Amino acid sequence: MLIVFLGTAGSGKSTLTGEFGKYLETEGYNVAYVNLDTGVRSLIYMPDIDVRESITVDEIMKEGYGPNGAIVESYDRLMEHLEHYSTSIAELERKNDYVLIDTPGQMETFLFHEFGWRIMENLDAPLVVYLFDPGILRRLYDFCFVRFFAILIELRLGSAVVPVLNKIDTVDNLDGYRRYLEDMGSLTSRLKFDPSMQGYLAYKLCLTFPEVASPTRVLYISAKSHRGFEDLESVAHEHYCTCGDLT
Ligand SMILES: Nc1nc2c(ncn2[C@@H]2O[C@H](COP(=O)(O)OP(=O)(O)OP(=O)(O)O)[C@@H](O)[C@H]2O)c(=O)[nH]1
Ligand SMILES: [Mg+2]
Repeated sequence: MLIVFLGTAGSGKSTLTGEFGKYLETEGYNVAYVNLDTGVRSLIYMPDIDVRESITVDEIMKEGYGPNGAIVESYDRLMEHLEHYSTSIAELERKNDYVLIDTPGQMETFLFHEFGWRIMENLDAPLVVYLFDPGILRRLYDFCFVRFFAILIELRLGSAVVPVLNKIDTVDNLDGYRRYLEDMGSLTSRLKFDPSMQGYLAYKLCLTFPEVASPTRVLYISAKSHRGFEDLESVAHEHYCTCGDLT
């Protein structure tokens, strides 16, 4: 099974890759790890495949690039190794129960650079875990934003996406988050009374949600405390064993 961890900077991709891998290993699975982040300095897991063997952001910055330019340049240079990485990941998949793939710190690098979608189209039915943390959910329309962002990731990468709220160890009103992440009817009816332009836009978008969204669960986890890891494991099984039904 191939699981790709994608999310905004600092959402917990690398921590989850390492901790979920540890959890799966204690469950008796063979797990392999892939690091696709050219910018990361240290990892809590030992990658079996690591793009930093080809190029790092630090090396490019020494040539005079700024941090953002160096990130883009690193993926431009990785393009010539695309086939190598695709083949190596496929090989790891054959030999392991799970291959966990950690993606670039900046999510847009993976979503917008050709390297991201090209590597995804070469993988065999990967499951994308879209990670976001509670800090992004401050206003009602933020809930709409994350649910639609998951759909846009699916559109861009062509893979099944499961939205995952990470860092739940930092919140004490999880039910409040669940209410608006899961019950789109409740969210839509609240948005109807939001007089702001964003509220109106979110309301109109949310009305279309049942038509455009793939049926999928939202998961709630803590990469640090391992809460919710059983749910993530069962969604991965559902994805592979029941042909993409993630409900
Ligand atoms: N409280 C809490 N902190 C977490 C959790 N998961 C990750 N963190 C912390 O969030 C910070 C970022 O975690 P990373 O795993 O590096 O996140 P990332 O998405 O890989 O970050 P970049 O690759 O740098 O964009 C670190 O300080 C982690 O310890 C969690 O479940 N709970
Ligand atoms: Mg990371």
